Amino acid sequence: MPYSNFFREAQFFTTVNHLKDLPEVDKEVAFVGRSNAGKSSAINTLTGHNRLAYVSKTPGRTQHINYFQLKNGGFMVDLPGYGYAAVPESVRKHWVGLLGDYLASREAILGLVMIMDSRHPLKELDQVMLDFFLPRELPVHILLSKADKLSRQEQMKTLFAVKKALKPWLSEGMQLSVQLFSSLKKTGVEEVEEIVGSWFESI
Ligand SMILES: Nc1nc2c(ncn2[C@@H]2O[C@H](COP(=O)(O)OP(=O)(O)O)[C@@H](O)[C@H]2O)c(=O)[nH]1
Ligand SMILES: [Mg+2]
Repeated sequence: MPYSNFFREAQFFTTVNHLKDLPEVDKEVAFVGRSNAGKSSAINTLTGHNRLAYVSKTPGRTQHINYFQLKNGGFMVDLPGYGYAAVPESVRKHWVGLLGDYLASREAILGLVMIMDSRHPLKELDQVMLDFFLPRELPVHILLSKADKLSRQEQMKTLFAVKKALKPWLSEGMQLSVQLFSSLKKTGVEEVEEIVGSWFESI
């Protein structure tokens, strides 16, 4: 079990506002998701910090790209949430463009962790992000977050429905995996560690 707990004791590394300022690192895993999907909570849960990534009641604030250094020498990148309704359309488009450029071109990326609220999975912008990332031929692991808000039966139904809805990307050869996750109940942590850990080991 070489991967266990490698997110623990992650350290804040740097914050940047522009793609041209991204740090020179060679192994990073990117975390993306719609605003309010539970991305910051997931990062905090995985790292065992309460406030490493800020958890917000007012989503859409974080426009920065935050880097956290992991104990295995790699980095975790917390990217701006997308799809927040209360920002002007021009700003939203700018973020989507920024993320698209990053996903399409950043050399250091080993894989993508995409966080989706399990009650509202695979929204249009999530699909756009998968499309941006598809040509990279790199793995994507999807966390269906806030799973505690669903009954056991609803969880299974959602997992099945999402897997089915991912077929277009799977048939394009994308390496996709999906799991249920809850920051509140701390469930699904080992599964993420296992999968994302293997990305760092693979090169
Ligand atoms: N019930 C429940 N609520 C959660 C969970 N994860 C996040 N939330 C709540 O969802 C809201 C948005 O979470 P946040 O992590 O800030 O989302 P972000 O915008 O994607 O970074 C906050 O009110 C969190 O407390 C979870 O696993 N279960
Ligand atoms: Mg956040």
